[in-house]
Parts: sequence; structure tokens; C-alpha cells
Amino acid sequence: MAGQLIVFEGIEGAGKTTQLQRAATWLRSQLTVPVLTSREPGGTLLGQQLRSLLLDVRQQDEQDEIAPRSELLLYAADRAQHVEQYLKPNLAQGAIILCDRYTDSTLAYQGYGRQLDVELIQQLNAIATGGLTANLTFWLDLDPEIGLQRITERGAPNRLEREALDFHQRVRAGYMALAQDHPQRIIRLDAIAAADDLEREIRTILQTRLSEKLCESFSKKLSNN
Ligand code: T5A
Repeated sequence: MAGQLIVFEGIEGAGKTTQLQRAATWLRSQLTVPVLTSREPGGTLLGQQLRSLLLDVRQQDEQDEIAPRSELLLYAADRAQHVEQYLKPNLAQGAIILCDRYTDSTLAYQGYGRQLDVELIQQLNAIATGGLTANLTFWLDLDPEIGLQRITERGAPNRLEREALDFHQRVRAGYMALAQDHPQRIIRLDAIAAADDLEREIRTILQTRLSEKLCESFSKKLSNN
């Protein structure tokens, strides 16, 4: 695969979307290869429909509550479509794709948060991705109490944001375990830092990691800025 898949992960309100957008703007100013952004769930037309099924608070209605395994399979369906229709074709063209959440979200939320079988989720991730893994993952690590406070200040929380604090604490513990298992791929950032400081830290890491991966002309441009 010619391109690079760079993923932003973390609990609710950790600042993933903020940092992903800033990183995309900076990379576009530095590189001549296409720099694309996407997200899960919701990176395709089918995914947008699945996203609304998954996150709409009306699903919280007790009679219509989404069962944990149904939830797992809906996220997997979103991912399979996203990989096939968007990620693989664009990576094959050499794009750098910055993606808001990917396979680690399912392990952290459905595996640790919902306490479904982690091995089963790994198998499902392998099926949904056809083996496509992230080249680099930024894990924005934040105390869930602070993340949820940021979300509440912003307004109407979605279905998962409404889960109890201990759910979000398990999710965070899941990310910790994943970072320990994949120290080369997953980089932990302390997301309590100011957005400008995090942006600088991410730029420095991208500069190093992409210079190693991309051809010389791109790396020259990256290191000169
Ligand atoms: N999910 C997803 C699963 O359960 N399984 C899966 O497999 C997948 C793929 C997605 C939901 O689906 C779940 C996880 C999620 O619950 P979403 O709307 O995409 O839902 O939710 P999030 O990805 O969590 O998006 P959020 O917008 O809630 O959080 P972000 O993107 O981490 O945070 P951001 O950047 O939007 O910032 C949140 C607020 O904090 C402020 C921002 O201004 C904003 O108001 N902020 C900061 N404040 C102080 N200091 C900083 N450094 C700040 N950075 C941002």
C-alpha cells in the first residue's frame, strides 16, 4: 500500500477532531501528495446511515436499545465499507489519510467498555479491514471526567457519550492496554495540554515519522519547515 494511514484515537472529548483538522491543514501546506481526512463511523454514505443508527440518542429508548453484539457488528459493517470504498483506493493512490478513530476504538469501546470478547473483536477487525492496519496512531489520553465535561459544555451528548463514567474509565484502560501492546504504532499524548502545544507535538512526530516513510523530496520539504 503506497499511502499512509494515520489514526487519532481516545475517549470522548479528548480533542481528536481538533488535532486531526490542524494536522491536516499543516500537512497540506507541506506536502504535494493528497492529504485526506475521514472518520469512523461515517466515512462513507452507508457509514453515515450507520452512524446515525449508532449514535442517535433516540436509540436509547429501552424497547429499542441496541444490544452490545449488534453494536459491534454495526461498527464492523461501517469499517468494512470504509476500508473497501474509501481507505484502500485512496491509499493505493499514495494519499495520506488522517482518520478519526479506527480498529482500536472497537477494541477499547466494545472490548473493554462493553466487555465483549477481545479476541473475537480482533478477528472481526481483521475481517472488516482485510488486514489494513494504521501506520501510526495518536492516542489522546485524557481523564474521562474532563473529556465528558468538555462534551457537556459543547451541548447534546450522543448515545455513547451518555454512558456512565465507569464505562469511559474502562475504555481508557483499554487504550492503555493497546498502547502497551503496540508501542511502535501507538503514541500517547497527554490530552490535558493546551491545543496549541498538542498541535506542535503532533507536527514534530509527523515530521519524523513521515520523513522516514515518504520519498526524499517530501521529507526535504517537511524538514525545511
Ligand atoms: N465508537 C466508535 C465505538 O464505540 N466503536 C467503534 O468502533 C468506533 C469507530 C463516535 C462514537 O462511536 C464510538 C466512540 C464514540 O462514542 P463521535 O461523535 O465521532 O462518536 O465522538 P468522538 O470521536 O468522541 O468525538 P468528540 O467530538 O466527542 O471528541 P473529540 O473529537 O476527541 O474532541 P473535539 O476535538 O471535538 O473536542 C471536544 C471539545 O473539547 C475542546 C473542543 O473545543 C471541543 O469543544 N477541546 C479542548 N479543550 C481544552 N483543551 C484542549 N486541548 C482541547 N481540545 C479540544
